[in-house]
Amino acid sequence: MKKLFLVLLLILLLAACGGGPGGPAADTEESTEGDTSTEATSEVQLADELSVYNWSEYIDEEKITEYEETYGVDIIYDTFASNEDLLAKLQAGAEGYDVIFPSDYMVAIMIDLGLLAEIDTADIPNFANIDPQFVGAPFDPNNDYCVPYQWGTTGIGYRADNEFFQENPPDSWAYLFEPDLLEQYADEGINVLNDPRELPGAALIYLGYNPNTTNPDELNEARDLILTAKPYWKTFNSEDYDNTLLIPGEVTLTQGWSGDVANAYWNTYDDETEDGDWYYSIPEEGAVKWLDNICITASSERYDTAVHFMNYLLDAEVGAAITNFTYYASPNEAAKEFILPEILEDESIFPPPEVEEKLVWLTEVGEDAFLYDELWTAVKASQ
Ligand code: N2P
Repeated sequence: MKKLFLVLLLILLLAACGGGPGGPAADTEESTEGDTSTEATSEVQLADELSVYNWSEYIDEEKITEYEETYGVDIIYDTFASNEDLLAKLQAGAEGYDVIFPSDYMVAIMIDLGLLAEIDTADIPNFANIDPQFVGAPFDPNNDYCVPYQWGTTGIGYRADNEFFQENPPDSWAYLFEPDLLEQYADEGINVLNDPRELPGAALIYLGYNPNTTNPDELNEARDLILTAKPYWKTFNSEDYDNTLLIPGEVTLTQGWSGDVANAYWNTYDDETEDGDWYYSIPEEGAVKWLDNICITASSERYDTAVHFMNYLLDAEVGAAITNFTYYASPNEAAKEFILPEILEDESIFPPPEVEEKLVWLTEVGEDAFLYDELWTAVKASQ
């Protein structure tokens, strides 16, 4: 299986080198307005550099190198761990970033704060590759600011070889929050996402509340639930937990993002047993679904290069290469024919309709965001 995977990967890489997914060099083409090919953005003068700020482990870095080599643009690439870290960085006045990758609710916040540049999707011909169900999402109804990048869910990852889980598959958020369960496996390590909306969101869903609530009583209850469970947790890591904690077996259970757990599964996949070490579950109480986006900062002075890079990321083969590397679902319909079949068929990555029904979006909570800040400060401050 792994061999098949490598061969497919090689074929994809060769295919990518052949045509060059963005088409011929940018400055040699005629610009044709409204053209849906990759060449419509072509007559622009590209900048020497572009500064890109993305989630950690969220791209196949070979695609960055390929862009740099094909178009002669140096990508200055940096990563963040959460939407709130990204926001804090921009609010602290960081002006260097051109292209950023906020999630749904954070797009809404950033639009309100005037932190995003308006875009014209006519400048991004590959926008036509996006599956219509991801076009015009409520947080940016006309895609005036952003285009979709990848999407996924937030559930529970657990080790397939844990004897307790073999008898009791973690099908509820209780496995993250209830001491009588946690006592059974805390010695083997538990990780939670270091994320001020995701962790409270899971606690709220478990308690039967909306993960976007602004009711202080519900939020206090969620905080107390987290504080009770916290002594059983080993790590708060949402950056590299798949590679540093899951794959090496440093923990036995994690709150996790779908692609990171799928990455741990496929990277521990054993041809003989035809199975990997990590399983993923969407708890019965429900879970968060998110859509991450590609946007341009309001302070960017490189609009043309930024949309050119966005167009490159939305190319079918580039989009597929990214998903084949990150194991996150792609909103790029045209990419599907290049995505590895085992990824397309993996229900932990592309959830079936009965799971979709249990998923909910995080939304902007406006002026009540301070309630979540307070909750998070209390959680992080406690010993
Ligand atoms: C992957 C980051 C996933 C982004 N490391 C979750 N919105």
